[in-house]
Amino acid sequence: MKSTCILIGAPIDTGQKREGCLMGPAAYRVAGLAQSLSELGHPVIDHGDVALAELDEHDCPNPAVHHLAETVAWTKALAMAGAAAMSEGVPIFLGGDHSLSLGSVAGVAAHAAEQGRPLFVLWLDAHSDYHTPLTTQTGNLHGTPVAYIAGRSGFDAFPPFPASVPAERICLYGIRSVDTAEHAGLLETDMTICDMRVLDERGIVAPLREFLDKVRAENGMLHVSLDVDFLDPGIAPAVGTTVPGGTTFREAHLVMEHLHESGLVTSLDLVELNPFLDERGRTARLMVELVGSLMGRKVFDRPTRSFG
Ligand code: 6HN
Ligand code: MN
Ligand code: MN
Ligand code: MN
Repeated sequence: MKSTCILIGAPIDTGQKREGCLMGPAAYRVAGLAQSLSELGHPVIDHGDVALAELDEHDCPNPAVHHLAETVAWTKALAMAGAAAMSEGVPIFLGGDHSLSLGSVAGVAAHAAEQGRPLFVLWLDAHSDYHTPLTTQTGNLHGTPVAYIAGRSGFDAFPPFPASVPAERICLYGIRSVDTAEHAGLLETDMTICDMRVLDERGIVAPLREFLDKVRAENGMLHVSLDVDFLDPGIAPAVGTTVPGGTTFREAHLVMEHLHESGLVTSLDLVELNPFLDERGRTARLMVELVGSLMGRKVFDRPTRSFG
């Protein structure tokens, strides 16, 4: 049985300052995400876009932080939607900037805890997103979800994270932009950090395989968070935080193909697409293609295949 894909639109652009990410869910729909998944044999349920709940007032000691009330409200709404969707199939969160993962992963973690299974998180990103609301200098909360997920302090305005994911179960993959405060914090953890230097030296597959083997050995659930800037800006220009030296078209597909073959992925975020910055929809289409590879599309489908 092919897994059912649950599409959840999260039109959020308050986790950073450039407008446009709120058009992301629409762009994925226009680029044919549902049709592509259906063609692969997956039943698709599109729940439409999540609506923002009422805003409460929140203060933050860090004056740089902006849109805290909106971000907290999105976190609550997406955690609810995410936890519910986990019982229906594989939720695919259509962003929206990366602040959506504060909520999506909270929902997924609540579900995993209920099932009594460990949750693992694979963070495909140019950035480590390990700031807290107290350490961020830009005040952009899209740079904070990994810290929230890992249970770092400083998130007083937010609901307590349901079941913090121990750092050993988080893998940052493809990173090449880490701020000083994030770096200092990460050094105190056992997080698996596959920065671009590691991937350049070891190749794109070997470190991924090691992480997937860990997930399998513990019968874990795996949440994948795919930030557009994981990809090289040359192939994926539609993102506000481009960093040179990202993954190539084939490297990214290979990651997705391995994720599919692992059979371990239980939920997915697609974040940071800013359609206003796109070139004739090419980034949106590439993201849809990558989801296709993650959900089973193969270049050439041999019955048995061995790479030695
Ligand atoms: N993202 N570290 C920078 C900041 O503003 O805190 C960039 C964050 C990028 C966030 O990748 O989703
Ligand atoms: Mn705004
Ligand atoms: Mn990110
Ligand atoms: Mn990023």
